[in-house]
Amino acid sequence: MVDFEDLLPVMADKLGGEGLINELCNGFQLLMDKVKGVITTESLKLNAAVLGLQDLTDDKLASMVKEGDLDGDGALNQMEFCVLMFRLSPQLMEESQLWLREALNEELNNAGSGIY
Ligand SMILES: [Ca+2]
Repeated sequence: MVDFEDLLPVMADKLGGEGLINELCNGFQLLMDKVKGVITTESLKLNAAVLGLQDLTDDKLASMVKEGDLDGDGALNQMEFCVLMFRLSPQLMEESQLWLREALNEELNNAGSGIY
């Protein structure tokens, strides 16, 4: 986790925008509540070790969910998770704002018919 933010720009170079988003969304699959299909504080806690987050306190995990929760339903869907990952990496945001915006617009346009 220590190097995660430094890793993102490298991954972006390697994978391109779309590839990176796919990678980040794979993280979503690992962390989500398999029944609900969203990331909750509980599912984050259960699966946190996968991303090396096991040392984070419940409060910290809860505030991560809260920070990423754009529609206020108390959980992170796939798009909210991806947006949060990018927001945690300001450098990446600067370097890749254009394609990120395009990709997110596409996601938002698709959101009406389900996140996938
Ligand atoms: Ca939400």
